[in-house]
Amino acid sequence: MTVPTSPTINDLGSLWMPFTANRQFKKAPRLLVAAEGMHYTSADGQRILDGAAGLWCVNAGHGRAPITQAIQEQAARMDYAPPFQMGHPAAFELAARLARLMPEGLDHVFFTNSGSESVDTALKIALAYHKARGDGGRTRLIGRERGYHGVGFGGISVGGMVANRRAFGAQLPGVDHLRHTHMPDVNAFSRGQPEHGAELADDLERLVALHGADTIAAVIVEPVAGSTGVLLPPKGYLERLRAICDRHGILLIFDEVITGFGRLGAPFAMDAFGVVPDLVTVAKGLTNGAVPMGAVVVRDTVHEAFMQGPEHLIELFHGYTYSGHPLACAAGLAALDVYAGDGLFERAAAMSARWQDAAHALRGLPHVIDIRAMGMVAAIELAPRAEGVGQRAFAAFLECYQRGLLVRTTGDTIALSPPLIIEDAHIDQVFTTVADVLKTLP
Ligand code: PXG
Repeated sequence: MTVPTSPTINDLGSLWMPFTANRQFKKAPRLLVAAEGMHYTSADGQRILDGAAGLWCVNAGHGRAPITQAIQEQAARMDYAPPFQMGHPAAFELAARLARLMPEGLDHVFFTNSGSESVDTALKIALAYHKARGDGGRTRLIGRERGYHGVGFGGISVGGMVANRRAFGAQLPGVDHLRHTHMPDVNAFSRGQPEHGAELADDLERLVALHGADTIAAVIVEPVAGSTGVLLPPKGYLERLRAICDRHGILLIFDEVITGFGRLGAPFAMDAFGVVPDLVTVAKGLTNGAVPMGAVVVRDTVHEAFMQGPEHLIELFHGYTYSGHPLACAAGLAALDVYAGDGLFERAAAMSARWQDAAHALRGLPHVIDIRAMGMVAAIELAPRAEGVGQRAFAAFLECYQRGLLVRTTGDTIALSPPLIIEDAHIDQVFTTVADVLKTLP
């Protein structure tokens, strides 16, 4: 394979990079040019172990031949088909396959192109559901502090990461937030789910008391808050949230964009935690990251509320030009085959104890103030530097990259979420590299 030489800075000017310090990056670019299995190859020819599954999405590892082939064949057979008032077989097949993977009752699938679109779609379905049932006063949406639900206006409104919100003016009206569940004073270095904090779910009761249940449409949470630094739900918390929603006729939405497709050592977080929501948003692992795609999976009772009026009428005025794009569907079907063929969700469960042990073994190293791990995800939280939040973790990210390991950082947390095909030797390399970096990092 020919590897291009590093471009000059002039070549990098036009691209406005997402969620990136553009000027800093362009002074010392990090360019990836190839990927296979557990590794990237950088433009300067270095092999980089992927400790982040790309961006939490390449769960079956890179360059999986069945997925590549399926995309190629679909592109050659039919590039595009309109999804409105028309259909193509792969979209129906993928919807059925996805519904079959989900707990009973979650049987209807609406396709989108990203996690952000899935979130906005789920919020709109929740609002329209209540309206369709003659309960249109339920317009309020509840999110949670530190939540990440993508970057659409709906997603940032229910989201709770301040940097993603504060520059963007007015957001959706009638949104409120539960408190986040991070309680390092009592829960730091918990193994798996923390003991303390289930009572934080009672915030929803307080919001019901404040606003009236008949004004609240839905609550959206990440079962494990990913982007903000991997916050595991306290034991009993999600169960309590489910019970309060049931008591008050509020829809519960799980945003499983990160937790879906084996990340927690189960197909979905709802399997791992035994709590089933009314709507689920997915993306990322749905196609193993190979083609952009998201989906909202909806409980049959919610779907049924829309299927009441005259049959010639459109039930939901919502959709995207690329909903169920043929290439995405081909990639999705092949990805589900690979996950099943490799037994990848079971593999994630089997590797998890070793993974968590290796993560928790970093306790006591310089700067480490908390470690959180579950399934095949781990977070190493560092004490911030005096010069600002995020600086130390970003320095660790750069140093890991120099040493051939891709990690993701958010604030001062190093987040690790490797492809689920990871082998023991890779796990050793991930944590040895992070440990070495922490020992030398100022
Ligand atoms: N919901 C959740 C829970 C996510 O994690 C989205 C929605 C939005 O997905 P799209 O496909 O629109 O990006 C996400 C995305 C990080 C990081 O550093 C995480 C995401 C995106 C970018 C960075 O943790 N998750």
